[in-house]
Amino acid sequence: MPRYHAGMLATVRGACPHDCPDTCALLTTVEDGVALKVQGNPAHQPTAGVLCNKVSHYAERTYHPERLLEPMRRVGPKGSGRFEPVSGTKPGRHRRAPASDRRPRSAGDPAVHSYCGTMGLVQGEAMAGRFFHRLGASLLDRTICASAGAEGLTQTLGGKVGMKVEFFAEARLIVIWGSNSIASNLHFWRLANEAKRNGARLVCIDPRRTETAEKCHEHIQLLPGTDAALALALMHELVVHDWLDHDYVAQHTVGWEGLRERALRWSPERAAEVCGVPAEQIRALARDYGTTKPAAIRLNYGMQRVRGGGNATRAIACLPALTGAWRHRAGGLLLSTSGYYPIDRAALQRPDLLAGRAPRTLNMVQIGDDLLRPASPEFGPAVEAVIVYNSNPLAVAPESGKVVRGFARPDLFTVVLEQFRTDTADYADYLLPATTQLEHWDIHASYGHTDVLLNRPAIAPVGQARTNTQVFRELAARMGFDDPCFAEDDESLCRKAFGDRIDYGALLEHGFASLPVPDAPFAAGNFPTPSGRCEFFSQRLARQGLDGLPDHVPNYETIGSSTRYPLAMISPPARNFLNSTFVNVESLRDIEGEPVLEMHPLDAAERGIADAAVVRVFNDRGEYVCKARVNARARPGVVNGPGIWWRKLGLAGTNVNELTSQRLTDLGRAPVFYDCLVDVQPA
Ligand SMILES: Nc1nc2c(c(=O)[nH]1)N[C@H]1C(S)=C(S)[C@@H](COP(=O)(O)OP(=O)(O)OC[C@H]3O[C@@H](n4cnc5c(=O)[nH]c(N)nc54)[C@H](O)[C@@H]3O)O[C@H]1N2
Ligand SMILES: Nc1nc2c(c(=O)[nH]1)N[C@H]1C(S)=C(S)[C@@H](COP(=O)(O)OP(=O)(O)OC[C@H]3O[C@@H](n4cnc5c(=O)[nH]c(N)nc54)[C@H](O)[C@@H]3O)O[C@H]1N2
Ligand code: SF4
Ligand SMILES: [Mo]
Repeated sequence: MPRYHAGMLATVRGACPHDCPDTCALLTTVEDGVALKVQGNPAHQPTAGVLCNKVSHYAERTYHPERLLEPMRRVGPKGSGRFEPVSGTKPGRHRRAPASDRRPRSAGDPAVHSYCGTMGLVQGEAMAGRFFHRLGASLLDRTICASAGAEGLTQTLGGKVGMKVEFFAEARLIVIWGSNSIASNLHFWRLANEAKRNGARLVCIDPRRTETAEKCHEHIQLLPGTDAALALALMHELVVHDWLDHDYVAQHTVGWEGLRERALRWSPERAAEVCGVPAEQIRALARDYGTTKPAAIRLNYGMQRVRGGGNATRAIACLPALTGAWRHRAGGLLLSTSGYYPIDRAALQRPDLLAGRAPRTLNMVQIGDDLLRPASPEFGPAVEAVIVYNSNPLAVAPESGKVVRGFARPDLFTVVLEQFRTDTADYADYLLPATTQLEHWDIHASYGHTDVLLNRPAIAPVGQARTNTQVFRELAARMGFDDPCFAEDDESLCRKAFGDRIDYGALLEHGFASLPVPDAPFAAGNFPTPSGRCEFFSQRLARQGLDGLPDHVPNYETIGSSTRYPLAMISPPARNFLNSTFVNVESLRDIEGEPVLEMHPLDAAERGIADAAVVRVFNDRGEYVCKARVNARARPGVVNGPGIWWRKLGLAGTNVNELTSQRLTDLGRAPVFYDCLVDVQPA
């Protein structure tokens, strides 16, 4: 912690903690120990001193009047949001403490729920991982965002690897696939614009007419969950017109014969039928893709939140090898760069502390079902206690009706580490105030560029806020865990994250350091797959009894499969929120306005719904009440519920996840948020 004297002005280098591909370098201006403003660091090339609107408001969020400042104990019913300070609890008042506080607890069946409130490797799973491993708590399958795409990419390219983002600026064709880059990947958009100014063509593939789609030359507004069909039809055209790089295919790929055969079954007409777009548009995209060099695909996770998300990622990831796009540094594909980082997770999280025990693994996507599951031989004991940090499962997990019922169980003991009184915090027995990024050390990888960033604390913890690491250190001490690893401090953990694989001195001096990734990593093959080639056919999948080749796997809930729920609903990120973070920052919430459902004028007219009318969106899982926004951002048959609002700010105390299902994707055990049928009525 820097020491300050009166009037001293300091600038502290940091990193944006949010789950965003950009991982911006921050400069926080501090006066007398108070953070005055948070800005981008112009010295950091990938983010060039520019922050998004959200994080420009980080000081406002840090000093927000609703920041949790002291440990609290729940006094009202779960969910009521009535708490009292733990320190101020008078002895006699203990009698009013919730019943669940008074029961003796076994540590045999605790669960953990955490995700990416911070992407920091230290305030994420470092000390927490050590604590839970030593405790022998259920392990958590952290699948809620990216694991379908990650698995698809790994089966095809060998890992979460791809193009270096800076070279998109030199591409002649950029396909923005399942990404609203202006909202969620601002610094990529800057590069895409540079390419556009230099004459590149921009194509956007998205069921929603996003602000990004509007600014591209072409928008392919396909139905959700049909991306693999589109990719296969593009391959069909590449074959038929011989827009293939035969040499690249022969030398650096596996399984071409099988893929070729499969692609030839996907004429543009057949795909057009499935995708709900004109065949001519598919042909034109194939022509552009097959004949423009270099061509680059910016894939994002929006296209893998459906049943076939893993296969769709595989199909799309085959395209650049077919045309040899990887030969050029401005060609290829980028979904994530996180696989390039040599993170020493074992040193941080110490799985060896399990000491031979093999606790069950719970999939975070199914927390609703899991909290409600009784003990059984297959499941093991019922979950009795849960610690939540870096996540807001009541708002972000699917089928939230069940998540709420689970957290409302009177016999569940819940501890939540939070900065704010979120929907989840309202269900805590104990609510512990957490530090923000301005108040702690951390170290960050990125999934959109290839730099490591160090975050130094700019200010002392606000109120009695504690770092996640400190809470787990203290819990370890209370449990009598005496392994020296529980005494390690945060800066030492920062050093340990990469060991000597990164120049820590450079991190201390500049705040960032680049990984040595080649400019055109797969120009001569060298994919990190078992074969060293791009695997059109995956032997590993075939051995699991799965299809070795990518295919179109239709949604669980395809349009037309239900007579009661004719509309498909997607719920992509809102530009001024970061998942459910920032929803309580007034200046940002004012821009988003209120929870809405975008509907195409035809679908609205059919139901007698006018713009701004209050509507009920519903299916068998639940209902969500919000305002209709009748406009052409929605395509016919698909409604868009941008998220992720806090439930308590919803018109009827729910949000869009009341409607989504807990089913899992084809690969990667991930959620299917955008594979969801609903109907809409005036409320
Ligand atoms: N402002 C802002 N930025 C964010 C986030 C946020 O909430 N707000 N979230 C962050 C997180 S957690 C992540 S994982 C990343 C990436 O998060 P992503 O979920 O990839 O986010 P986007 O790029 O905003 O949006 C994905 C786009 O995919 C579209 N889409 C939906 N279904 C389909 C489909 O079936 N096929 C295709 N082709 N497109 C589809 C949506 O309409 C949307 O425009 O962004 C991060 N950045
Ligand atoms: N319908 C629908 N649902 C979705 C999505 C969607 O597109 N549609 N997107 C999904 C995706 S991609 C993701 S990644 C998940 C995101 O789900 P989460 O990772 O749960 O993200 P947030 O909602 O931002 O919640 C993070 C919480 O962590 C807290 N936090 C931040 N920093 C710290 C810290 O240092 N310590 C502690 N203790 N707490 C901290 C924040 O205050 C915030 O409340 O949501 C998923 N849910
Ligand atoms: S949320 Fe993304 S764009 Fe915004 S400051 Fe953080 S890393 Fe940068
Ligand atoms: Mo995410």
